[in-house]
Amino acid sequence: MNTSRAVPSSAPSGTPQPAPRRTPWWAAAAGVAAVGAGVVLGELAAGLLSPSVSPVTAVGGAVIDAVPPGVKDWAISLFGTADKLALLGGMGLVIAALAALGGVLEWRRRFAGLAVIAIFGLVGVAAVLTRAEGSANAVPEPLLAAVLGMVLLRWLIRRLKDWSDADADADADADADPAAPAPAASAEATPAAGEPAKGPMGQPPARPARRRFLQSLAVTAAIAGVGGVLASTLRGAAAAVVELRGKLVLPGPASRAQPIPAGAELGLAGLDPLITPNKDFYRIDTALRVPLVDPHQWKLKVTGLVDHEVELDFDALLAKPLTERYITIACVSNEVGGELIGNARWLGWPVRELLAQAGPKPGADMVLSRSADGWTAGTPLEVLTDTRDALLAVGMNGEPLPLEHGFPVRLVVPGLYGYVSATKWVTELKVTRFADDVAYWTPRGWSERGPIKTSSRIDVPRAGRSVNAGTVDFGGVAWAQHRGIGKVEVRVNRGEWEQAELAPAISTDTWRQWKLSVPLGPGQYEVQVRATDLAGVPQVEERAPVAPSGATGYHTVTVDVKS
Ligand SMILES: Nc1nc2c(c(=O)[nH]1)N[C@H]1C(S)=C(S)[C@@H](COP(=O)(O)O)O[C@H]1N2
Ligand SMILES: [Mo]
Repeated sequence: MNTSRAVPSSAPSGTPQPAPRRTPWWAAAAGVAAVGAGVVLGELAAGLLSPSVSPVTAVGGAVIDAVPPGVKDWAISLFGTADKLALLGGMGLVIAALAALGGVLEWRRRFAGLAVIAIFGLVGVAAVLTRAEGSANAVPEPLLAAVLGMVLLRWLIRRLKDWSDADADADADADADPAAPAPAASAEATPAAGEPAKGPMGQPPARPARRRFLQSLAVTAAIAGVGGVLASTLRGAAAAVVELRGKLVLPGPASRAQPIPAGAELGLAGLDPLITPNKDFYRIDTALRVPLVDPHQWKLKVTGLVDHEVELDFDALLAKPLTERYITIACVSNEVGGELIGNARWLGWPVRELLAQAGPKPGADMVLSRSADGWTAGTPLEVLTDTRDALLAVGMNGEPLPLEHGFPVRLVVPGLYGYVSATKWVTELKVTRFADDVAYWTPRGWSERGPIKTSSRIDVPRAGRSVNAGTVDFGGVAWAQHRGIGKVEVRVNRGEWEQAELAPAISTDTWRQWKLSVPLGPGQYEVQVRATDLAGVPQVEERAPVAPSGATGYHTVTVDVKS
C-alpha cells in the first residue's frame, strides 16, 4: 500500500491527469463487474443446489407478487408472453445501476458500496425465503453471491486506489523537483514483469498500478462472463426437452370432447375467446425455472394407502383409452375481474381409473400429488374418484402440454382451484389423509380445501374505455365449474339487476359467455355483474381477498359514455 496517500478525488495538479477524473467511471465499472460475477455465481450455485429457485428468479418472483394487479396487467399487455423476459431484463438494468452506484460509493467511502451489496444479498435471502418454492438450500446462494460481490468489489477498489494514488504521486513529482527519485516505490507500484522499467524522470508510476487494476477488472468480468455462459448452458438443457416435445405425436381420444354448441362463442369484440390459446393461457406456479422432464424418463407412482402401488410410464399412459374434455381451470389468486383463468381442451386418462387400479384403502380421504420439483397439492379423494372428468392430462388444445403447463403430464380437475388440484409435471400420487399430510400452500395461509367460487367478469367494454352513447354492448364470462352457470345479471349504477343473455355452455365444467345491450346516454356509469349457479346459489357479494380461499365480490367497472 502506498504510504504517501494523496486525496484522490481532489488531487491538485499542474498537469491535467485524466485518470482521477475518469476514476468514478472505473469505480462504477468495478461495481458492475463485481456484482455481475457475484450474481452469476449465485445463479450457478442455485442451478446445482436448488434448481427451482435462484436468487434472481426469487427476486423476480417477489417483484411479480408485489406489483399491483393493474401494473401486472399493463406489463403483460405491453410485453405479452415476453413479460418474464422483460422483467429479468429490467431487473438486470436495475441491478447494474445499483451495482455501479455501489462501486462509486465504495470508491468514495470504504464499506459504503459493500453495504449496498450486502443489502442486495439480504433482499435475495428475503425473496428466497418468502417464495413459495423457497427452501433451506436456496438461502446460501444469495449470500454467496453477495459475499463474492463484496470481496471482488473491495479488491477492485483497492487496486483502483493504488492506480489513483500512483497518478497523484506522479502529479506531485511532476510539480516537485523533476530530478528527485519517485517516492514510495511500494510493492503495488513496482513494475510487473513485462512492463518496461520506468526511469525516475520518465513515465509516472501509475502505469503498473493502472495495469493491475485493469487486469483485475478483466478477471472479474471474465468470471461473470464464463459463469454466465455456464448458467445459460444449464438453461440450454431446456432445449433438449423442447425438441422431445416437438417430436411427440399424441394418440387420439377414445372419448371425444363435448361438441361446442352453436352460439357458445358470442363473437363480441374484446371478449376473451371461449377456448384460450395455449400461448395466452395464464401460468401460475412456484417455478421460475420450468422443470424439464424427459417424457421417456417420466414415471408416475401411486403410493400410500393403497392395496397395490402402481407405477406408470409415459408409453403406458399413452396406451390407455384417453378422454378429451373442455375444462376451465382457475387460480385461487385470481382477483375479482382477473385473468388467472382459462379454458382448454385437455386430453388425458381419468384419474379415477388409475386410482381404481391402486385400490385406495378405507380411511383415505386425500390424494397428495407431487410434481417433479417437489410442489404438492392435496385433493379430496372423493373428487378424484367420482364421475367428474379429473384427468391425468398429456394434451392441451391438441398439442402435448407446453413445458410451462406441466409437460409431459399434469392433473386437471374440474371444480377445484389449481393450488389444490392441477399439479403440473406430476410424478407421484400419494393416497393419504388430510389429517396426516399437508400440501404445499396449506401452511402458507391458504385453505386446505379449494372449491372454485361462482364468479363473473365484465370483459366488454374494457375497464376505463369510453364508448359512444346509444346501445352499449356489455359482455363477459361467468364460471362455477362442475356446478354450472344458470344465470348472469348486470346492473347499472346500482339499479335493478337485468338478466343477461347467456351463451350455451359446453359443459358445467367450462365458463360461459354472456352479453347484454343497455341503452345509455352520455355520462359515467358504474356497471356490475353477478352470476348464479345452476343450483340457484348466487355468487357472494361481500368483498373478500384472494387468501385464504378465493376472492369474492362483484366485478365492477366504470364506463364513460360519450355523446
Ligand atoms: N408443479 C406445480 N404445479 C402447479 C403449481 C405449482 O406451483 N407447481 N401451481 C398450481 C396453481 S396455483 C395453478 S392456478 C395451476 C395453474 O396452471 P397453469 O399454469 O397451467 O395455468 O397450476 C397448479 N399446478
Ligand atoms: Mo393458483
